[in-house]
Amino acid sequence: MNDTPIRRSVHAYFMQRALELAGRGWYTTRPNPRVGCVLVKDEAIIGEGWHERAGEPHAERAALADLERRGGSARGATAYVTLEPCSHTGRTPPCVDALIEADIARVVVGTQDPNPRVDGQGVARLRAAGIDVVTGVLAERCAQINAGFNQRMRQGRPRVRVKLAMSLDGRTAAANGESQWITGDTARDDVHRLRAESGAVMIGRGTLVADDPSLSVRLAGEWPQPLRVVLDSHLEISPSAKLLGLPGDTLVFTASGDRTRIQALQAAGARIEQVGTRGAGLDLAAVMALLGEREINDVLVEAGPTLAGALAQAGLVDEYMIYMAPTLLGDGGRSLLKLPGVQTLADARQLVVDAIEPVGADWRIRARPKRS
Ligand code: AOF
Ligand code: ZN
Repeated sequence: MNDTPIRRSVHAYFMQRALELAGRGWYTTRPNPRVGCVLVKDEAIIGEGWHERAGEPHAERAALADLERRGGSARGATAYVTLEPCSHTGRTPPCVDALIEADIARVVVGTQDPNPRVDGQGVARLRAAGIDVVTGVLAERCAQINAGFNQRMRQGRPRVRVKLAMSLDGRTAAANGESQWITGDTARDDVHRLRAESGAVMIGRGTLVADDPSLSVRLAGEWPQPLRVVLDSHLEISPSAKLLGLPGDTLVFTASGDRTRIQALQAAGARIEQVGTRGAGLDLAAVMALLGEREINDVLVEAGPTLAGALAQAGLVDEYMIYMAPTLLGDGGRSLLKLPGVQTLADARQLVVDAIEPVGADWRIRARPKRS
């Protein structure tokens, strides 16, 4: 019965609703995953919930609380959850216990929780308690909403997205070096939303010196602010940099042990993290691993061509977000990424383009490296 086409489409229908609910926590759940849950009896929704923020109830307990408010009973109901229910005690008790206690008859799961403390054990415990479990419904979409969390759980480092802006002829600055916001206001707002959904925004010393950016989310209403991360091998940035004076944390990665500079930056509000070097700059893999330890799921890199190129060469870019403005900057402008030129086309770096979407008068190209 579970696998008949009609059953599958009923499951997909309610999982789609659970995905919508998960989306309500889009900007707030980190470092936790986004999760939605729908309770269904006789093909009608009797309770809904989503995870809002770490430390607060998980989606399943939120849905059970909603059901209780409505005065219903979960006995014999089906729970649709975008992520495998947790089996461990973290900041909150295990969701599998809540589902078992509520006498749920069936649980339909979107995707497995890659957290090593769960990782299949949630499903196993539900089955051991006699609950019918169906897995893999809208699995790809349920996994996609937590791409950063999944990456951190599996590889110990965040998902790295590199944001770049260029003219139609692939330039990122005019000949005089001017480079801030080649693209329009709609693209700017889109980048601010990317900042808001990322645990950290990263730049190199060059961008800090050139633009003195604040890296904050400046959109109407209340938005979560990301951790600001600056890579500065020799600790050359100024304690008067604008972002050091803003609310929230700025983390500066450096290979320098210069006490005077360290103390001056700390006094200006920076946190300093020492890391080794590799090739011409900081050990970027070590930087990402340290951000993973700090439970950062997603890093948005807003760097110039040097750092963006170094990340690409280190194999640390998971996705490019390239904003393309309908302008031509011509010769003399900087190119998009600083990479060694290839001798033959056979050596070109291949990307897979996942989407090209209009953003105001500009275009956003979402692409990722083609892994062989
Ligand atoms: C679920 N439903 O809604 C969420 C889950 O510290 P805690 O107690 O919040 O646990 C966090 C972990 O629980 C997180 O890393 C992930 O494995 C899982 N999150 N699980 O069944 C939810 N948010
Ligand atoms: Zn849970």
